[in-house]
Amino acid sequence: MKKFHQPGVKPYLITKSLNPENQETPIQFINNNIVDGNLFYRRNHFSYPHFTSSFYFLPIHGFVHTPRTFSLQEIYSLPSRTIKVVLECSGDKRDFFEPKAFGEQWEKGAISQGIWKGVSLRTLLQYTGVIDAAKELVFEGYDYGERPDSDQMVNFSRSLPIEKALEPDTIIAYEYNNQPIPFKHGFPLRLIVPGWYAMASVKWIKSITVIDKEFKGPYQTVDYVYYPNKEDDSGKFPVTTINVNSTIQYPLNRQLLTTGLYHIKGIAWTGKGSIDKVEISLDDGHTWETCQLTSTSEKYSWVSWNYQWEVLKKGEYTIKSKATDSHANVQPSKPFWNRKGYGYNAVDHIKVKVE
Ligand SMILES: Nc1nc2c(c(=O)[nH]1)N[C@H]1C(S)=C(S)[C@@H](COP(=O)(O)O)O[C@H]1N2
Ligand SMILES: [Mo]
Repeated sequence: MKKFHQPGVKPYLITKSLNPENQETPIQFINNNIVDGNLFYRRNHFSYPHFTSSFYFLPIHGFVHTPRTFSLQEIYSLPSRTIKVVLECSGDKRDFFEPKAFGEQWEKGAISQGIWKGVSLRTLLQYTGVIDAAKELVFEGYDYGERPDSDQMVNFSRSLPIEKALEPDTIIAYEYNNQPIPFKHGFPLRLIVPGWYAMASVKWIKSITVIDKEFKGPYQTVDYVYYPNKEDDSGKFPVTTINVNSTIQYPLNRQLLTTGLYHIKGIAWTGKGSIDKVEISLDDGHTWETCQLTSTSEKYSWVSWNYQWEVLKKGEYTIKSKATDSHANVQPSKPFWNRKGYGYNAVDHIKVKVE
């Protein structure tokens, strides 16, 4: 007897492009605060790199007193730090900009969170020392390719100002959720910069170079820059800290419901401080109610929230969510439009029909 394939019942990644591989987390179906490695969104500028991890060493050089190359064994043996961190692509929700912005049209799933373990970068820098003139650290990834705006091969490289690099929570990670980091997410070593959009968290680190000026690589000075004007580059500034934001997970947009009782639920996060409050509107933003936070709000991680909704009247409803953080940043009703579509954080909304 022939057997039919069963319809998929498990959530899966949503493909945006295959090479380079860009896929979204099915964020509406993530039920806990730790995203499994298999469901972690994937965002790559190039094909996956090739290198042998058995010959893996991490050099730190440039404006240091003692240049040094670390083996993985040395890095594993140093005091470690474990942190729950949201990684959000700065292009998350780009699809919702009006007018459309250039770039991958991410919906709400270019975000994931989990537990990263590694060594503080400052611990490694204690071995090399840093010369007074040092200004930035450049992290080069093993992956490379051509950019659309030039025919030269470039590696994915990004820099951090020295102050950010020295924060104890800026780590060189080697584990995700108690396992070696999955290859697609940066094995064996990945920089994790909590609170910053995820372009800063360089995967497959090849080298760290301390420099005495501002790094000018294209992923620093062309991309990952806010360009507020359509016609020219005036008013530009770099993309860094994650904006306060929230996403409604349940119900789904355009879901058909019957009258009764619902738990509306979602997540909220911010790059600086923690989430203080999430409000919900069931009437397209005319009135707002306070949601219950179902986990305590911690630095760097999202908080889950829910709201008990008793709906007795049939009709169409626009549901909105709005988060406020401990620095009094509130999600705006309109997004901050910028040419490359970074940092979308307008109030989230869905429509449902009760019939
Ligand atoms: N080496 C390297 N690191 C990288 C990237 C990349 O293409 N190459 N992409 C960056 C961007 S833009 C994002 S959003 C995150 C995505 O990480 P993930 O694929 O583990 O979700 O990695 C960042 N680090
Ligand atoms: Mo990104």
